[in-house]
Amino acid sequence: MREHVMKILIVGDGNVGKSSFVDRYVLGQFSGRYKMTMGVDFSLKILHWSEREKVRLQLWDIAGQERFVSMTRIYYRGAVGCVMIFDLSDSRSFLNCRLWKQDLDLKSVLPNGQPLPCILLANKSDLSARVVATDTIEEFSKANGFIAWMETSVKKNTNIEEAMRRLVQEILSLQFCLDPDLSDPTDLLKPQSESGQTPGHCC
Ligand SMILES: Nc1nc2c(ncn2[C@@H]2O[C@H](COP(=O)(O)OP(=O)(O)OP(=O)(O)O)[C@@H](O)[C@H]2O)c(=O)[nH]1
Ligand SMILES: [Mg+2]
Repeated sequence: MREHVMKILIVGDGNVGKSSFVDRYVLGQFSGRYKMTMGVDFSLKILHWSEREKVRLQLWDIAGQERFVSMTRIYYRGAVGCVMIFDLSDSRSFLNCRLWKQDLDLKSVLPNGQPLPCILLANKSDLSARVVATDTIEEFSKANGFIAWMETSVKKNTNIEEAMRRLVQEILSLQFCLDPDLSDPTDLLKPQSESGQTPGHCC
């Protein structure tokens, strides 16, 4: 059995549903309450990817307000993927994704120097009060280098598993690209100075 370890960041403005997303994905629960995250929360999820592969996901749920604090560099270190969430009923949370993405690309890269694969989630699709148009999201997602975007509803459990599978799939393909012989995937979690700048072998 091969085991991959992946540190994944969950970012986006406050109140968009990041902690709810993690609770839904890891615990299968949705409380409906809002308890503002302070700093960062950690969760672990074991994903049985295939008969021969297991993925140990370390989810770093970063408080929305942390964009205004210069701590994110420390949180981002060693991450190999990112889930960026906004609220479909809150245009500001969508506009701020540009800033979140800039911050992410500035402060974290894969060991081969490529940007972190990041999936964009348009959450709260169950609400009727949508203010962000599909075309706008599509355009934004392409222009800003997201691997994909999806509408989700943490409340209704729509596209949660699917989004994570899409991201993990992308990371796995990149890991292969980084080093097909990588025997210890946790190398990717070490600071770059320790793991070295592994040259890309493909893509
Ligand atoms: N209707 C609806 N409400 C949601 C959904 N996801 C989350 N919420 C609600 O949105 C509010 C904020 O959710 P949180 O998960 O705490 O938000 P957060 O992004 O972690 O916020 P910070 O910790 O401040 O960064 C809560 O009241 C959730 O119940 C959803 O898909 N639909
Ligand atoms: Mg939170």
